[in-house]
Amino acid sequence: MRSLKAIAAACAVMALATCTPSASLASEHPLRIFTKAGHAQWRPADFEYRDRMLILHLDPESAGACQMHFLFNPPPGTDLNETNPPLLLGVKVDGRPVDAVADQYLGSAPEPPQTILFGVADRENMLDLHSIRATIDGRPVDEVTFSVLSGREVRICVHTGDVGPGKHALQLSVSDVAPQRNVLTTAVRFHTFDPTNYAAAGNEAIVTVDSSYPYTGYEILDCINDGVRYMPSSPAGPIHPFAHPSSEENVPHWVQVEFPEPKTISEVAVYWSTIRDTCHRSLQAELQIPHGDEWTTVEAKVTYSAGGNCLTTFTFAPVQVKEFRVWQPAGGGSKARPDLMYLVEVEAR
Ligand SMILES: [Ca+2]
Ligand SMILES: [Ca+2]
Repeated sequence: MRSLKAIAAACAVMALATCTPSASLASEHPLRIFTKAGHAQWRPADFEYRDRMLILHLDPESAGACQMHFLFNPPPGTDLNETNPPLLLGVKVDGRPVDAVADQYLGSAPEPPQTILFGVADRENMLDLHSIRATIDGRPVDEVTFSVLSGREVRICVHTGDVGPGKHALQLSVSDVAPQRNVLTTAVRFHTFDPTNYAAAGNEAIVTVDSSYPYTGYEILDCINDGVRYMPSSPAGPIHPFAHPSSEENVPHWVQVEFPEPKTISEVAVYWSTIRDTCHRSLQAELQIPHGDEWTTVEAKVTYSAGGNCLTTFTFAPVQVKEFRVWQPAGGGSKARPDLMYLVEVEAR
């Protein structure tokens, strides 16, 4: 080491044999230096400080490792060797207490929660307030405020903002000031839906299909009425939770939606899968409702969205039904995949 221009918070030194590296160092306070080698615990370092020179005594053989970490003047009272993450003391959603668990599901509601308040404390150390991070669906939350009750306890308030319909996950992380930064990570998940959309899962509509593409995961139908209308622009891998493909066979395919009780509807919208800019809109889709033991095709005005939306809308005279289905004749899929029915969301109003 040649020179240290300021007191470093931490550094690492590699030593292959016993040595005494030195560095010029101006310190206005008594130096407290700790060292740690390999997986050993932090302990006071062997050093001298005189005439503004710091001299370290390094002995890799007795330390048990060549790489040694040093910590300079950590805050007094810091427990350097504890490994416990901060504790989640409590969670309030819009002022209402809920279970303080690492992964909390709030259920479905037309509106998202406005504020989620987390009580966090650490038994051993102060909390690192700069470590507080909150995201919703992976994006940083704009408005996060906190109030410090003591150095070891803080209340963190996350303002969710407008998140739109669909499944959402708010994730909060905060660490203590131990050198290894023990991190608490907690998630609150919730589902918002449009109450005017009778086909939404949040309105207790149930979806069934004729078939699913034979890959594990595609038999899960949640994506068809979870409120999420679009796919990510670059879905990772062949299986993803945003779209449902039928089996790829030259037979009719259908998606059926059943309401908990009869509803009067006059519009059904179908959002089709889009993969790498290819819209898999079925070219011959029809809207059908039950008639006795049969299904009959509803006379509807069919419109296709312009621009980037991959959407078909059926509009028709109001009809009261408990169920309907979007039906595709054999080979009636998209130009690229005519034997597939491949959609992202079905809505009914
Ligand atoms: Ca801790
Ligand atoms: Ca969806």
